[in-house]
Amino acid sequence: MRLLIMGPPGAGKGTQAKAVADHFGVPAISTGDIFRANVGQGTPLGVEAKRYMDAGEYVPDEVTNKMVRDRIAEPDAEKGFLLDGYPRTLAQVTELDAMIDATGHRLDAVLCLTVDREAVVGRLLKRAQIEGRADDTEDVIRRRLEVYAEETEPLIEVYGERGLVVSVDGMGEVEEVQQRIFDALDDVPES
Ligand code: B4P
Repeated sequence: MRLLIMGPPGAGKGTQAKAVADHFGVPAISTGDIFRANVGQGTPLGVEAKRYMDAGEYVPDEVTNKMVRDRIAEPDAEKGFLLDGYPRTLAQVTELDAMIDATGHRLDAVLCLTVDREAVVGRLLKRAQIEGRADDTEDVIRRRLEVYAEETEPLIEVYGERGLVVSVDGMGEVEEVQQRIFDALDDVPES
């Protein structure tokens, strides 16, 4: 299975990605997590990414694309993957198409979590109290939601035109949302 999980910040992408990926026996690859690991280790990639992340902006496409290209070339992603938080721009969609084409496979589905805007602000502010992520302050959260609406939301239409979008209501308890995801993905044929 080659899957994407999309949705605004706080929709529950990272929360659901692991369980979905385990279910299909593929790795969950989160660009946000890879950036945060690099920030934590102080690598050059981390130093560059931090400037953008702390401001709620996207890390430049060239940097992000290369990172994903390298990651999905690893052996554990040969049979498939679930990408969490990528692609987020039209240029990333084009790049991902080329990466998948080169393997002779195709994308199976794009899972879109739909959520209420104010509820996600609340979720992220709650996470800020628990994890203290630098990009979970209210101003930065609102900026991340704006960037999402401008750059990423239009991609759902792009994938919709390809007949790949599976929309799932992301409101409610984590387990409830997870069950909805499994039910919705049950109908997707594996390539
Ligand atoms: P991400 O790490 O992807 O951050 P996110 O959009 O907030 O999603 P996340 O997965 O963490 O949160 P989730 O919705 O699961 O990206 C961070 C930054 O990295 C970006 O802003 C950008 O700068 C950079 N970046 C990443 N990918 C990039 C790309 N492709 N191009 C350029 N830049 C990129 O969960 C949020 C909270 O909600 C959690 O606390 C969770 O516990 C809670 N929650 C989840 N489900 C819930 C539910 N049902 N009910 C209540 N709470 C719930």
